[in-house]
Amino acid sequence: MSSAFRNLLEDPLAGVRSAALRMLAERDAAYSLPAAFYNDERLFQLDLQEIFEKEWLFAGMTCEIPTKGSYFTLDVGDNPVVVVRGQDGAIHAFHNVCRHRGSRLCTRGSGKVAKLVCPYHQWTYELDGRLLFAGNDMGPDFDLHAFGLKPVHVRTAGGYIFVCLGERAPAVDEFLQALDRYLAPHHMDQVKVAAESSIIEEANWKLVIENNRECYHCSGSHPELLNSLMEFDDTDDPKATPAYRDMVARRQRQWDACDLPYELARFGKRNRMTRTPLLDGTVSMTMDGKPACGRRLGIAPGVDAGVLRILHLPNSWNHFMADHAVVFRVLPLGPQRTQVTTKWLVHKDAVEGVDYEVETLRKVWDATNDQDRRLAEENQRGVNSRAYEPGPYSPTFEFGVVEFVAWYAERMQANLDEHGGTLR
Ligand code: 3BY
Ligand code: FES
Ligand code: FE
Repeated sequence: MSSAFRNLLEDPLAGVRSAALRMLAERDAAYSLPAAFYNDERLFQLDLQEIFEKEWLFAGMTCEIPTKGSYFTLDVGDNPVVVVRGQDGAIHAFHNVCRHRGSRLCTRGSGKVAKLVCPYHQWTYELDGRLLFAGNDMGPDFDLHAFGLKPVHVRTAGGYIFVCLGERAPAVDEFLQALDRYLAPHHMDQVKVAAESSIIEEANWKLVIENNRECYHCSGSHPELLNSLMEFDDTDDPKATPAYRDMVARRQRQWDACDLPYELARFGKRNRMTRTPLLDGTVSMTMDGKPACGRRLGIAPGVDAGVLRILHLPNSWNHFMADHAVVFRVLPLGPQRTQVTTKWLVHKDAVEGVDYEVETLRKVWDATNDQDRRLAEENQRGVNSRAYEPGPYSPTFEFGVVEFVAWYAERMQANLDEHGGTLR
């Protein structure tokens, strides 16, 4: 952008950057963060700038935009984004902002269009972002080519769509290749969203993710989930018992026989994926552990696929079973306000009322989400007290939380350094 258009207002976060770096440098990695990271408006703005506007984010699934012109929108902080399938079938992502006077272009959560038409003065864009039409009143020198939509980095793999609003997107190829490989048996080109929920949690997004990264709270809070979920992350879990390891080894022999990837794969601290068994006698995260859907997600009849668990920091966790999958997206709305969107996927030809009932499909994670919402909100209220001080994480139960917070601290430090925010 030309310097003539620079915003000459002072950077309100200038002092906050060095304060954040100092607090992160001085923190005890085995303890939760200082309260400000969970409730301060300025540190929230920093999270938006340095994490959500620079890192890869899970946006949605390719099955949500199956045909050309289908799109969905999401907000990354103050940045409206539109993800759309182009004429040639390729998926594009743009800042959902008109290049005329900045109106939001697509105002609905999802839809299907022939072109992207601004609701304000009807500037019209091709699905690949080119400005096609701006009326006849923009003057003789008006250059359509100079006013295309601003692109957002977008990558797809295994049915997932990730976006990155940063100028330069972090390397992600290895993770995407693995995602393709782990999800290939689930035939992700043949899924649909059968149900969706979006809840608001009155808690900082990091409290929402921290809560998800441990099962210390599971026995006290998640009776429905524990009908099928085992409380171990994987065989590396410090709490894994010999009986659990034996069970895993037996299942892994079966998974080997039918080419279902299961090894624990890690991509830095940002991504992990692994297939783990569900509780003996259960095959799905339902109240009775039985399948919620009669049509399977690509898995051969009779094969117990366990659950493929996929983590993508900062904003997604996922569970793939033989009959259905549940994908989660977290978006920050405010220092103490977070949106958690859950989508239940089934085979695209599965018929509601015949192959599955939405209530059966949703029940466990609707209950679990609501329980987790309460936990995060109570956590937030306590953190806001003057009595709060960072507390110790359990090394055997909360190693996943330690890892998330370490990832967060590392990315903040690296991205702030890039910004010139180094400690002086
Ligand atoms: O979603 C997970 O990965 C589980 C559910 C509850 C806690 N967490 C480890
Ligand atoms: Fe979009 Fe005017 S702001 S056409
Ligand atoms: Fe939970």
